[in-house]
Amino acid sequence: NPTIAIYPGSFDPITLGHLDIIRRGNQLFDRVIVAVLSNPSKQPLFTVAKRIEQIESCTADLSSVEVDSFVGLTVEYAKLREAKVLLRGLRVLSDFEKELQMAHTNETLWAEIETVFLATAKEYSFLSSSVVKEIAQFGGAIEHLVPENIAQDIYTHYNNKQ
Ligand code: COD
Repeated sequence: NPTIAIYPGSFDPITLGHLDIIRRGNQLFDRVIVAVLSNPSKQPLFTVAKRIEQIESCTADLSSVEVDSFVGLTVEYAKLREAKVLLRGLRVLSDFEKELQMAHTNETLWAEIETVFLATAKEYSFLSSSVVKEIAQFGGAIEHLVPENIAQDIYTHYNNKQ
C-alpha cells in the first residue's frame, strides 16, 4: 500500500521553509497532499484558491505532490484521503509544545494517525508566514524567504493597499 502523507497548514503565504518540508516529504512518502485549511474565522492575506495556485506553481516539478483544501478537522480529511501520516515541520522549542499537543489531540480523534515531524532546515529556522508579511508590509526584502512569484504576489498585495 502506498504511504500517503498530509501536510496541513495555513500557508498564508507558502515560504521556503514550507517548501523545504514538502520536498523532503516527497522523498520519504509515496504521495504528499499539501492541504490548505479553509478557516472562516481567520482573515487571510490570500484566498484559499490563490494559496492553492501559489503552492501548485512552486511544486509543479514534484509529480507526487498534490495541493488541496479542506474544512473542519484535519484527521477527518486524512481519513477521507486514506492518509495515515500527518507531516509537520519543527523550528524552535516553542513549536514543540504546540505541535505535540496537536499530535496528541489528533491521536485521540483517530488512533491510526501518525504525526511525523521533520526538523526545519537550519537556514529557515526563524522563518514563518507572519515574519514574511511583517517585512513586506514595511517594504523590506523577502526574496530570500519565499519563491520569486510569491514575493511578487505579496508586493502587489501591499502596494495595492497603499
Ligand atoms: N521550516 C519548517 N517548517 C515550517 C516552517 C519553516 N520555516 N514554517 C512553518 N513550518 C511548518 C509548521 O511548523 C507547520 O508544521 C507547517 O509548516 C504549516 O505551518 P502553518 O503556519 O502554515 O500552518 P498552521 O500551523 O497554522 O496549521 C495548523 C492546522 C491547520 C494544521 C491546524 O490548525 C488544524 O489541524 N486545524 C484543523 C482543525 C483540527 O483538526 N483541530 C484539531 C487538531 S489540534
